[in-house]
Amino acid sequence: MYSRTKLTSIHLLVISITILFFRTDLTLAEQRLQVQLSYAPNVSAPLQRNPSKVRVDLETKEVTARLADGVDYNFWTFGGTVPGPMIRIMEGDEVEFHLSNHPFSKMPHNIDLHAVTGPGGGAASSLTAPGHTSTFSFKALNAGLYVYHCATAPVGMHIANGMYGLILVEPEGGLPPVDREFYVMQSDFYTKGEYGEEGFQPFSMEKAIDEDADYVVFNGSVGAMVGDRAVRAKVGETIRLYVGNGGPNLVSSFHVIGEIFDTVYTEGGTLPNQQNVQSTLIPAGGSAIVEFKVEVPGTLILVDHSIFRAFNKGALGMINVEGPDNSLVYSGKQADRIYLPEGGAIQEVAVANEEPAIPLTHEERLQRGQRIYEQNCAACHQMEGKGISGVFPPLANSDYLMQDLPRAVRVVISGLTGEIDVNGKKYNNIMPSQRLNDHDISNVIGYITNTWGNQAELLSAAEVAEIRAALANH
Ligand code: HEC
Ligand SMILES: [Cu+2]
Repeated sequence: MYSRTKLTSIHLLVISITILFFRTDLTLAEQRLQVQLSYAPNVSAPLQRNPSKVRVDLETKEVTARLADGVDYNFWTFGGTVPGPMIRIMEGDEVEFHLSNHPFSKMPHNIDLHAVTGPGGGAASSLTAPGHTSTFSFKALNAGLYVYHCATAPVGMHIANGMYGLILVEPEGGLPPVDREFYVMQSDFYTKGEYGEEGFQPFSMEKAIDEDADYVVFNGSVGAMVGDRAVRAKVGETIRLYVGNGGPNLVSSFHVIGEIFDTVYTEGGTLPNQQNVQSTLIPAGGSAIVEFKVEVPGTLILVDHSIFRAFNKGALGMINVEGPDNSLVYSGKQADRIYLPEGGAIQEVAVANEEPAIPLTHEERLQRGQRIYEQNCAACHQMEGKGISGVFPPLANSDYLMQDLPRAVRVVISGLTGEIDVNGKKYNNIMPSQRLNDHDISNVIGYITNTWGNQAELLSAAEVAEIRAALANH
């Protein structure tokens, strides 16, 4: 009896010590180092530390922003920018990755980091619905400069809309010190209108498939690194560029007019394997690190030397180098001003969503509906309403749509999952709910049920409101 009691108290002691240890362990886990993200063209400082347990928080967000002067585009982003922020970690780091998808997103997103060893580079564990956060962990086994991107179906479309960035895994001990580091990422965009056509431009799946890019840009928009937005350096400094290529399609012939790369780490590997290079190839979904010392003042021009892209599609950037002339290295006429075919005043185009003061005519409602369709639905159902076979059902001549208009309204308000049959074909995918007001829904439903051979009465905003109320009471 006595010994039993004794045993029990020892047990208790063991249990409480275990709890204590467990607690300590928990607190340690919470004390992970937060990785600081840097937004292009900026690069966060080299890491002065040993491999550690770190934490990365990244948010996916869909934003309408400037693609060129007078041209707006609905970008799908990491961190609200194109490219997404640069993540700087160290070889041997144990990374806990938190991917949040903003609640206003229309699409689910995930992340494939080329620096991750494991299924889908993290994509398999990070599919995240709007308003959710996914967490996964990995160990950074390989140093190098890697691309990350969204890998949610249709993958090409998520990348084409801007979902990529760079993750730098520093080798232990870091890279050799330089004076300035910049982050540059090239990518190509495909829009309904031609290059420079003003207004809101929806994504063109047809052009993306044909690899017929309207825009080829550095850091997400035409002119993102030009004029006032050019980066700066001083004569005598050594510059390191971390250059990525998000694609989705084009391979970059990366070149800096007026410089020679003293050192290139081709393909973003850790070996400084080439010297005295004029242009370096950067594959889509790949990178390069280039270094050069600037000897003379002036404007260095970053280009994709597949040169029509530079002067006709936007692939231009600038580094302004200040300091004393060095006529020994270079003397003569300074460069002319760079030719910017579509320069001029920035014209912001607001995406109006307010309700009309005067009731719209039938025709105006359909026009309005078309605009809402192009901004909110065409990405999936396509401009001509034909959908994408097996993934996004058609709206043109859709029996499912035309049989039951209140049901179509419910689909737009609440989204849709589960198997459905459209024109004799099965679809089993996810349509996210659409954040639209009752006027917009009545107009967009009006548009899709009166275009592409469809014909139906227009629902009023009041009828949509009733359907919404019935859904809420469900
Ligand atoms: C993110 C992609 C996506 C967006 C954006 C989207 N849909 Fe859908 N939609 C789908 C998918 C996927 C389905 C089929 C869901 C299923 O399989 O259960 C669907 C189904 C439908 C259907 C019923 C099926 C049919 O073909 O008739 C209608 C109607 C519809 N969507 C209308 C719209 C409208 C209107 C908008 C814009 C306000 C819109 N959708 C935006 C993906 C999308
Ligand atoms: Cu995505």
